[in-house]
Amino acid sequence: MTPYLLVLLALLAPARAGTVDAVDNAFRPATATVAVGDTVTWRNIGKSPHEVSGGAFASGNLDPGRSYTWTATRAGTFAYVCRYHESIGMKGTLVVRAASSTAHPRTGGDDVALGLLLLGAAAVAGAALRYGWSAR
Ligand SMILES: [Cu+2]
Repeated sequence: MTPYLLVLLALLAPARAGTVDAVDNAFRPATATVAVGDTVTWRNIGKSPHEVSGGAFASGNLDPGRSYTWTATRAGTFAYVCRYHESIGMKGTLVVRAASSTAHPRTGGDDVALGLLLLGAAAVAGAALRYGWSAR
């Protein structure tokens, strides 16, 4: 694989995604930020059933281990609650920014790390091509 192909792969990073964890009894992070086009997944990692309600969200019941996925189609600030635990403060906010080709806030760093790893691999491969292989 050429370094250029690795760089291209890094630039064409696949589907962007954010994750919100539902624990007993809160959403983490309580405020998440994604961009239009991103997919957001709420995972119930607690021991109680939870759900995501309000505005554009309607997960239905989420037993422990289940998740709810939603794709951001427009920018805005969207508040939601878990109706089961709203009275004890289980609520969250999803901020959806307009799609941007530059800075891209996200809820997790996983694909940033992958991109950096690919860029690092490309740099190493480029150096190997330039200095290592030609010295033989
Ligand atoms: Cu709940």
